[in-house]
Amino acid sequence: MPTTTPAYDPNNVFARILRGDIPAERVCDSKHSFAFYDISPLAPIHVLVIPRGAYTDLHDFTSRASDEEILDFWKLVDQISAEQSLIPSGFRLISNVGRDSGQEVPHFHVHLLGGRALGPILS
Ligand code: IU
Repeated sequence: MPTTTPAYDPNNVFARILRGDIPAERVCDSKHSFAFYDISPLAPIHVLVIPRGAYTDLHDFTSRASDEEILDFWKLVDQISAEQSLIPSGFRLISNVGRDSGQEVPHFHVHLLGGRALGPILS
């Protein structure tokens, strides 16, 4: 399948967080994934979930990661939504991919947002 995913930049900020070069407020982690609080939260709960592996975006992750990594990642996302008590009230998952999305950090990540009524998705 053709892809426009750019090459992975090993010095992007999330790669540096994974290496421990710069700090992040850890939420939880698993064998293949790591979760931390967004430094500029857009909701009372704003967690970023990232794979430990070097993947630029969702397409790169889905096409190159192992099934074990992919399952590990989505199970951690689901686990956090439960641990942060977001199941009854609801929450939102966002993954920006590429230029039109405004993706700032070129390491695949999912934003998990909750803790208030979030309103229309593009507001
Ligand atoms: P985006 O989907 O790539 O646009 O989101 C990147 C997020 O990374 C954004 O919400 C930033 O606030 C967040 N972030 C961070 O949590 N810690 C950092 O050191 C940096 C960005 I730079």
